[in-house]
Amino acid sequence: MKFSLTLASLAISAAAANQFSGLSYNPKQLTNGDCPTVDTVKDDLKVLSKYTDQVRIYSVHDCNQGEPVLRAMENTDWKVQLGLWVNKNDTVYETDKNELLRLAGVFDFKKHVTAVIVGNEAVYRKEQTSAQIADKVHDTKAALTKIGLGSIPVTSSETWPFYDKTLVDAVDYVNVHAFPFWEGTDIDGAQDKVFKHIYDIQAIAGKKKVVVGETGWPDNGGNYDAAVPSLKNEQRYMREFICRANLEKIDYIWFSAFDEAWKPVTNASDVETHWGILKGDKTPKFNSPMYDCKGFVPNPKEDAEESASASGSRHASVSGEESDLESDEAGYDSKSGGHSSKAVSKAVSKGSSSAAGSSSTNGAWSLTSGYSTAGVLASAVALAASAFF
Ligand SMILES: *[C@@H]1O[C@H](CO)[C@@H](O)[C@H](O)[C@H]1NC(C)=O
Ligand SMILES: CC(=O)N[C@H]1CO[C@H](CO)[C@@H](O)[C@@H]1O
Repeated sequence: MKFSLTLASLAISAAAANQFSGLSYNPKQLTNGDCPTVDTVKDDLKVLSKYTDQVRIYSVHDCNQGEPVLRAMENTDWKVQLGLWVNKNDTVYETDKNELLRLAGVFDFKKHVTAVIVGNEAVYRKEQTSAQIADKVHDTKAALTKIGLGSIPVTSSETWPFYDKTLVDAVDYVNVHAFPFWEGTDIDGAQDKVFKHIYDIQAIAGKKKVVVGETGWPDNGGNYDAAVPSLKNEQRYMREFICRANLEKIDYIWFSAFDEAWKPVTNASDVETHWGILKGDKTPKFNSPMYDCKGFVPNPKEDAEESASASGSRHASVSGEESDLESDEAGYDSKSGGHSSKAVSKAVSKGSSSAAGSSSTNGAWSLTSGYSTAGVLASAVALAASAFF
């Protein structure tokens, strides 16, 4: 009796811990954005362990965050996907890679590291070509192989219009970002939209595994065309995406773990701090379980196939905040780039570039580059559209 009770409660906690196949995690301290310590990461992981056993971070060198994250995971079953930040300045990549290799000598990568992700939307931000990212993926893979860690998958993250054949061929698995929210999709069409992108990438990927590296929906902030942020919509998107992903055995990283209220608010990104499943004080936004697949019936696959043409729009899907690497050090510009991504997307989707310059918080992203990126994005989307449809 006692035995079966224990088994039952184990089963419940295991199921709860598997609510999310992984969560996007920014280890910086939620109260002020300060660099993490082992203790602050441990506190975060304690809260997150109710929902998942895997997180994704975006750099190991920024804030030296790789070390406290791996230290906090020692003697646990936590898994982590380690990002290497990539921008225009290849020294930034080299620095992150060298820190990765240093950490590999200190921590048990085979136990804890489920992937190394070289670059996060760097092609989308026009900081690298897909061929340049492909080279870096090979370079990192070779460096890991040389130290006996060739079994760790190496990939790169891009939004769906930018995951071209060059990149697909270079990675161990495809790690694609898709945000129906940033396509201005009504919540009613969000499920078909995201799976449409997944199926298209699967078609290009052939036998290679496709993982959704980021998806999510904000609970607060401004509407984005027909996409409305709300608690109800966040939960609905969560249920529809995750329950269907589970049925189709698609792994994913949910964006994101926590609302990060310390982030600068800019007009182009007023949903920025609202993507978490947990609030900034680490309390849950939703009752447990956060979603329930009981009774869930996915839309027919054909509806996804039809969704792109039905909407008549093929805007790039742009991720939410991916990282907070500071622009004043090492030429990192993901903070403004992250904001501007959305501004650019907005500019494209609204046929105006006026939003592009408004979000720069530090001058790293100029109005001019905002404009030119919008143009590139528009043509890249057209290219991707011709490749995909
Ligand atoms: C590239 O990054 C390195 C290291 O962070 C920095 O020292 C250097 O000044 C950067 N170069 C450029 C051109 O920004
Ligand atoms: C933070 C901020 O500047 N918000 C402004 C964004 O723009 C709208 C109008 O488009 C204003 O109402 C907000 O105050």
